[in-house]
Amino acid sequence: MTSAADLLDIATRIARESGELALQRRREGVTVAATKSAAADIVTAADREVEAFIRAELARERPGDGFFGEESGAEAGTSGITWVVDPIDGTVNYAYGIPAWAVSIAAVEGTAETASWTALAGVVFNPVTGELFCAARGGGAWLGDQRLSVSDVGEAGGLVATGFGYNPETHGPALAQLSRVMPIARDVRRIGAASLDLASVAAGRVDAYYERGTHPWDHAAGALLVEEAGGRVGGAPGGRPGNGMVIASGPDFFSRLEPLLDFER
Ligand code: LIP
Repeated sequence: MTSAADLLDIATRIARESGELALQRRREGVTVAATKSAAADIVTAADREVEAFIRAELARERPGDGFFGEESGAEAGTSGITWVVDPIDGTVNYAYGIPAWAVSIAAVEGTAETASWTALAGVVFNPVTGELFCAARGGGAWLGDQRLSVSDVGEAGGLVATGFGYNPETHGPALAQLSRVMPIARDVRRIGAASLDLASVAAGRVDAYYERGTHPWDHAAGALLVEEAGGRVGGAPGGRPGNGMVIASGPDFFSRLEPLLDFER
């Protein structure tokens, strides 16, 4: 079995190259290619092009591995490793030109099943800032040569990041959820990209992140960053990050935040 460090090297190289492609397409001007689950759920031509680039690079470098991408779906492999990819996480930010989007690439042991895989390596790369957050299981989480650590929350309360799904029908319950969290929060941040929210938790830039309605490719890499930075990741179904809920923070604040969140455990 290839080591987690070797998988991380592959993810890092491909994230950098694909991120530069996405940035180039952003500079050239972005076109919306289609909408998906709702009018606000857009996919750009760049999303599709960048994922195709990543998929081709992985197929060349790791021909026996599985693939699970936001735009092109899942394909089983024979090696026991699956790559979980969001080519441009924060697509709406990307389309508007807001510099908060990322290439998210994770290598997991297992198939494309969030409930059962074990993340081995993860990269979240923001090509606009040049920040590449990375982790190999057991090797810590890093931003360049800076080792990352989740924060401790003081008397002022937690700086909490969250998000709202594309379906307008979910916005009312999400705002009610937020009103239950505010008594333990100092403030809220809505970055617009789950992978960067999770990287921010790992880096101590926010104290916590939670969100309903995300997809495996949104959180596969970022969840490993948080765990390797000493944080705790949970949610639903089954207490693991999933469509029902993703929760990430330092252990102490996690125990205060999780009970306030209304989701089917
Ligand atoms: C996005 C997530 C974000 C969430 C959005 C969307 P996308 O992923 O990163 O946290 O609030 O609804 O799911 O669609 O940009 O890959």
